[in-house]
Amino acid sequence: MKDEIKNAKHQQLDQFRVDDKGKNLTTNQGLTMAEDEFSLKAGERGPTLMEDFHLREKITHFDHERIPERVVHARGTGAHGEFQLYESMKEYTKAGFLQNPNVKTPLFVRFSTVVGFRGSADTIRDVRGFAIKFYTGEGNYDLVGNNFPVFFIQDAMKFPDFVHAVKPEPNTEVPQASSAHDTFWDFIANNQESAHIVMWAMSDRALPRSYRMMEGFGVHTFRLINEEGKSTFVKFHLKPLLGVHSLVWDETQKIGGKDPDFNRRDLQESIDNGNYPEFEVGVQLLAEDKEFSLDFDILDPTKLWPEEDVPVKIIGKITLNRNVENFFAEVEQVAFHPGHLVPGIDFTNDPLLQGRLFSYTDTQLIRLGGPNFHELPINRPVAEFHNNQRDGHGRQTINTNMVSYHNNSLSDNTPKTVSEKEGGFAHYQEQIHGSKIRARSESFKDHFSQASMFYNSMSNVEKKHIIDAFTFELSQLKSKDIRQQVVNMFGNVNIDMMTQVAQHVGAEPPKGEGSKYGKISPALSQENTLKKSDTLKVGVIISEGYNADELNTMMKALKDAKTMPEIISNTLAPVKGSDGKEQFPKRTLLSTDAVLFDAIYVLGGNKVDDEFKTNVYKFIQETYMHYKPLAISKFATELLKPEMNGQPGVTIGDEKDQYPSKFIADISLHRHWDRKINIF
Ligand code: HDE
Repeated sequence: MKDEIKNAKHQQLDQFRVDDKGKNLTTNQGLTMAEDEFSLKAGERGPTLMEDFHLREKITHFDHERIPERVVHARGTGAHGEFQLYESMKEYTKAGFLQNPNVKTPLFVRFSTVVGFRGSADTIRDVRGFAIKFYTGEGNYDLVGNNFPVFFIQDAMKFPDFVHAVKPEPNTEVPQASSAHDTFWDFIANNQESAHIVMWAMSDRALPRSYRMMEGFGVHTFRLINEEGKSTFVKFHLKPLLGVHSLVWDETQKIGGKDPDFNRRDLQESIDNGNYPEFEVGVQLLAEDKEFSLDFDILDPTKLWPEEDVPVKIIGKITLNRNVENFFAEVEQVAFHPGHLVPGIDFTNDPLLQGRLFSYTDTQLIRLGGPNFHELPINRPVAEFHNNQRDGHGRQTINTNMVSYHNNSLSDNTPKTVSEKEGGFAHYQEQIHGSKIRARSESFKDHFSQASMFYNSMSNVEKKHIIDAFTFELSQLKSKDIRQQVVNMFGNVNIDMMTQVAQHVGAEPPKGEGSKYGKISPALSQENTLKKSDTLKVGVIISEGYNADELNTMMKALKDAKTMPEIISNTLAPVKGSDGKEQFPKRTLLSTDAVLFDAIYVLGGNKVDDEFKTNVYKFIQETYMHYKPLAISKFATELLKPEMNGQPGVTIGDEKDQYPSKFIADISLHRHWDRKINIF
């Protein structure tokens, strides 16, 4: 790791990092052992002896290596990074880490899927978790968000119901990491507050190309509090500098088999290659007296604030610049909590958020085995912590003072509280009036307007993908009745959309006219996102006798455009080109696949056999079908189906200069949706 990116958290973590290389093998008690292969026996063929403490210790430790996986968000990965502010946010908040643009705040991010078990595939259709732990000078601040700005339910009371419904069905534990089954859709049809997020879940947002290319949202409305005690409502945003990009459904399913670690690997490789993922942090701010100015309730977590109505103010940038060195210690043991606050940030009464404030500590108690999980290296704040809490499983701190109570005189009444004025945390003094009641507010009851806004804001291609996704999911249902209920429910969002789905799944078309809301938010469409070639993966297929001039020109263009080219051939052995020099392929045609690349360039060579041609043709066909850029050298045009020629994003080249630049321009556009597909 480079020295310049060692921050306070890295230094703290370094004290716990151990490299066993070159060391003697010892027991956990530090006893150096003479033998680690054979248990202690009475005679070579005799019974194993009870006194073999080494065997017992080794096996016992192994038996206890697993901890419960997260009940949701079990599958994930993480990285270290930093946050730097662009301009002081003093006007709105007194949070220390939001004051000074010269200060870098260390952080840890964990990305995850929600439904699948810990070993499930990365590329499933699902919401992605986007949880950030900022190690600030005033203690840890956790922003535990998702890549969708809204949630399935409005009240924490329903969370266990929702999760039970979406997890694999309890009788068969099928399907793994998928919402395409009866109990999930039964829940949706009977809990219509989910309509909005289901539109997101059926959209391309649920299939991120990379964790580096997805937005993050704090989801709930929070408060910022300034030095004068003034509160401003806030929604948190994370915007990837690479834009928001998705895979296509067919790709995701194939990648699930070819490389289930696709998103995880992508993050690790990017950081290793110095392509540090970057996200700008944004806030939507709403003055306290504007609480009721929007056409929905800002406490309702199934609603987003359209960016066109409440602009996102970009306030800083997150850079992820260091991979973890031990997955268990760092990713598996990291414990987030939306209630980890710093002065200057506070909650609202969003009933979903309030329930989360209980759940996250509770879940760590069972996962991490006791109340001292804050002492684990990854969870330790950089800020010092002192209080009168003591003991418990796995306690590491050796508190040397006999005083562990308040008030006291033996220790001058310390550790002491600090007034709000001097930096102590005090809860925002919101005025509350009301009767104790179990009910949903009337202002939470419009479930379809924003769901229709989402659909109406999509491009035609995105709309088609949503219809296809509904069709796929509903086709998996055993119950015709649920299928019909879902069709009827989403008819309230858009009649045309659900009429098409109904046709595909053999249901009656929905009745009614759909939502009349009519509002559009262009920021919701990925069509309008940033598009660039940076960090995209390009497969470069060569074989013996390849044209070295052409390869050199193309490789230079690909590298100048900051793509990540990877040489593929039919062998890992060095491949000789027309200039007599050798290339060292990273993959073979059989050990990788077109779905793992963003674009494919086929150069070929002068020695290609039929097997090579067949395998390359599969690459070309898949790349074409997934609307991705293709460049084919004139030496390989026989592999191109004639109908592909001239289609968007397909380049055939012999003129060195224009040919790479056209390919690069095609790569920057990512997908070429206008391509004619029915040619096979
Ligand atoms: Fe979570 N959620 N959640 N959640 N959530 C957990 O905590 C919960 C919700 C989110 O990478 C659990 O440590 C309840 C919304 C992320 O470690 C658990 C409710 C949002 C992660 C839990 C919600 C999230 C979790 C499981 C409704 C987006 C992964 C393991 C009241 C704003 C964090 C754990 C990581 C994890 C409970 C709703 C995001 C069980 C009760 C809304 C990103 O405590």
